[in-house]
Amino acid sequence: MPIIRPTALFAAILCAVAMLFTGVPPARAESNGGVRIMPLGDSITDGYTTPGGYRTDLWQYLAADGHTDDFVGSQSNGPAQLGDHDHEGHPGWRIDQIDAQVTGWLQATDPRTVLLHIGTNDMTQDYDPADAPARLSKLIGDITTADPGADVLVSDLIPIADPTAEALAEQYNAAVPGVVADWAAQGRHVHFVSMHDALTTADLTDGVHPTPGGYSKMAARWYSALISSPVTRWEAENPAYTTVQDADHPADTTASGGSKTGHIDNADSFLRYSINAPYTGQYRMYVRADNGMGTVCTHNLTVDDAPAVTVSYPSYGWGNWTMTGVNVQLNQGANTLTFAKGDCYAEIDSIDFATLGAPTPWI
Ligand SMILES: [Ca+2]
Ligand SMILES: [Ca+2]
Repeated sequence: MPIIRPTALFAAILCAVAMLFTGVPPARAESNGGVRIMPLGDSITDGYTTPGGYRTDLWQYLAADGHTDDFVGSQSNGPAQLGDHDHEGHPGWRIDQIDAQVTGWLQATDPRTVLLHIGTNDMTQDYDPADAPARLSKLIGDITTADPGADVLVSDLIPIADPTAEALAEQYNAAVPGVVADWAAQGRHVHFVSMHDALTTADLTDGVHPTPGGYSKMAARWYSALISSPVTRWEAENPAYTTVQDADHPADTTASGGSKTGHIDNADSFLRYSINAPYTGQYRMYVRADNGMGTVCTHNLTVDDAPAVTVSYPSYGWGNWTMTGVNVQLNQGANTLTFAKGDCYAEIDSIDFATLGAPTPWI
């Protein structure tokens, strides 16, 4: 955050006052047209500790790449930078409880794509965990029977801090790829997504639910599956490959990795990445930035010897991160990317890279 805290504070007060009159949460059943995607699961899909959860950054990735999608479900929550608040995440629910309702939810919304993360409550409740893979198999069968045209992306479980529950989760996780493969072998449109290794217990806020940054890492993993390209994250505060001049790395509980690059406030301020690329060519870069200025702010980005380009960030308030997509040309081996101050002020949490591939039909 730049040194304009009174303005930011005033904006926050205005925003809070505005919410008193406009009311939250937003209206249900928003329709944005486009491909219908159902985020399906428990409180980790709901975003119990961070409303919106992984759906916020997933929406940001989709929007950055120009995809038009319609999140669907009977539930609704999340912040303004989540463009569609609909979801099917039910806090506290186990696999069997989701299974009991899922056919009706699918019939109501007919999703093209289903994102399923479920089973955490089976583990934390010690609810016959040994049989949880069989319950997951039945759930997948019921989903693909009710909606045979949908592609269902099934993840394993993110880490749990409690060692006993985590040991159960790891047994469950070990079975999930086989459950998915069995259904795929029968012609069902089901795909495994590895989620456990996307987070560590440092990315949890209460031992079960991700921090805002942890949810962002989940979003990156879902998006990797949806574009069929690994989305790799480079934190703005990691000294292994970043340096700053007249800027710093404040701690921030809303940021991926718990920190960011802030105070890129002056003409000589910059954040510089020194990174290695696996091949020479174009990459898709997503800049995770926040901007509390109430208007679009920019950085001037220089990649290697190319002329500087302007990267623009919308203003959703400090700590409300957005993804801005930029195509960058990198050389195989070492590259330097420098973000210098542009118009007004913005912070950078991380940058992600993906290859420019053909997206799946799932988005
Ligand atoms: Ca919707
Ligand atoms: Ca960060």
